[in-house]
Amino acid sequence: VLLTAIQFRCSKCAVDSRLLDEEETLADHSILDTLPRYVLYDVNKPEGFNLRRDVFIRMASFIHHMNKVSDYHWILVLPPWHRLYHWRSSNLVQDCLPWSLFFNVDSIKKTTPVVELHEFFQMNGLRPLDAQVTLQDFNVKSFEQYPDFSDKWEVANCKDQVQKQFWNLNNLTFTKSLCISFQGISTLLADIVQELQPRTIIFDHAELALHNYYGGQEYWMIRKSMQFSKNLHEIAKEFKKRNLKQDYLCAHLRRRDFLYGHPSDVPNINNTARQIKEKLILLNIKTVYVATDTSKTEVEELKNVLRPYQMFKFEADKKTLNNFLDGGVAIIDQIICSQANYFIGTSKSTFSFRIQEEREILGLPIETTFNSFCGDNTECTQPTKWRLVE
Ligand code: GFB
Repeated sequence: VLLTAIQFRCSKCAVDSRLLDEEETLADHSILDTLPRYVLYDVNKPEGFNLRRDVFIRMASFIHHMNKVSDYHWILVLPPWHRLYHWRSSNLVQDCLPWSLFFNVDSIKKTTPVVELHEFFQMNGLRPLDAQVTLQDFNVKSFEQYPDFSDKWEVANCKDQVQKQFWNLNNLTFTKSLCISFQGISTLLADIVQELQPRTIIFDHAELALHNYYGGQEYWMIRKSMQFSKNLHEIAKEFKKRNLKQDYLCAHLRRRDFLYGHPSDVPNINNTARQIKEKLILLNIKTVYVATDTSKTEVEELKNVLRPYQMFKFEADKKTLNNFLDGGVAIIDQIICSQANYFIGTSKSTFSFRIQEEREILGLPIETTFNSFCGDNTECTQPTKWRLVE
């Protein structure tokens, strides 16, 4: 038993734990107590890539907390990237992607104990998870009657359907499944863990757990560790070398679902061009890089109205798209924008927020970073300046 347990702990050995003698191992609690414990999580399906990056920070912060208050070593399992709503290339298979496709996972590991899902399977085998917890809001009716913003949670009847199959994996099963009404910061999840005493637990709707301290020291420490993969940095560098040899302004135009989700924040194309030109004249810059999720037609339209200024956009060749998919292309856009001389983003877009953070990490002047487009015919406010805290 001791030998198998030692093998079981070694992350470098690809031990299929189904080979372990389950009865014998589980009976020996002193050995179990020395093994790491795992938290898995998933996020509301329609949420985009950059909101999910934010949820990771909250869950990482929870793991840091667990490792301070618990007797066990806790590890966060990175949820695979899976068929995001905004990934529009329908001819590509974009399921169950590891974080290493997009991020430098070694960098994340230096700050937070994490493993990819496939590494978790190497350790846990096909054993059921001890608990599945579906987080949900407190009942809105009672919330209105007794406005209460305190941190709280309670086991409740499930409001919606509970997710039966995470990431289309039919071999991920759970010994126990419950719904918990939850209101509060991510470290409050520790109380749930304390109550259930699981060795492995998955939280669904992890986006309901809030930041402990948004924009604080721990936030930035975790955020800084989320570096993009070296491959994607390399592609962005090559593109810049070939096309952006001079100073450039980057504009992030979030359109598609924002046109009806946040109509007052999205200017029409002529108004967008006018705002870009105004800045170009002021800054004496001749080149614009555009990152956008809009159609080819609108991109061409913008290019025309921006003349005589030169406009560039990254178009992935077949090989790059096949290798790094829609998610990788979006990151290349973000890298190029984060290195621009001046940045204008789309108000309320987390895609733009993450670029602003990246620019803070790079130490770029604050006035070149926290700018966003003004919508048509509306009062315009500029983004909050979330400064890096060391
Ligand atoms: O990243 P994200 O959460 O930002 O979702 P928002 C937007 C997604 O759209 C990105 C694509 O992850 C990309 O896949 N996208 C947006 C882009 N802008 C660009 C761009 O400039 N270049 C490329 N290549 N792709 C929120 C979502 O979006 O919008 C929420 O998180 C919800 O789930 C809300 O849908 C309405 O914060 O902009």
